[in-house]
Amino acid sequence: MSDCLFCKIIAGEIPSTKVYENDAVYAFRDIAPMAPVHVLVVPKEHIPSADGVNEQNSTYVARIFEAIPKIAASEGLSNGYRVITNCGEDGCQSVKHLHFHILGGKKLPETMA
Ligand code: DGP
Repeated sequence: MSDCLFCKIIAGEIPSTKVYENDAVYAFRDIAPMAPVHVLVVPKEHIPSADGVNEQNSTYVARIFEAIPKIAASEGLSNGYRVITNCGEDGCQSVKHLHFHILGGKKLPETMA
């Protein structure tokens, strides 16, 4: 999508710090990290949010979750980490391209909401 920030990052039109890439998935460092390790993992196809996952595009979600352990290992997250996706207004999703936050590198707070 031409006006999507993460589509532009995937296309290389906006710079990012890449940590992983394959034919379906792109992962890069969050611009405002909330933990020592904060990586965003996105599908290369524009899917607006978790609410936009369906039978036609769910392979991207599987491919993302195949990539996550590889990214976690390369980031040294051997003691665990958190994976989050924010969805829609109440979920405080600010970028409308499906993305999963990988957070780690410290003991994270127990509270989720
Ligand atoms: P969310 O609130 O779940 O939609 O998360 C969006 C995240 O995207 C947020 O943690 C900050 C990050 N972000 C926003 N703009 C940029 C950018 O231009 N570059 C990078 N690397 N991250 C960005």
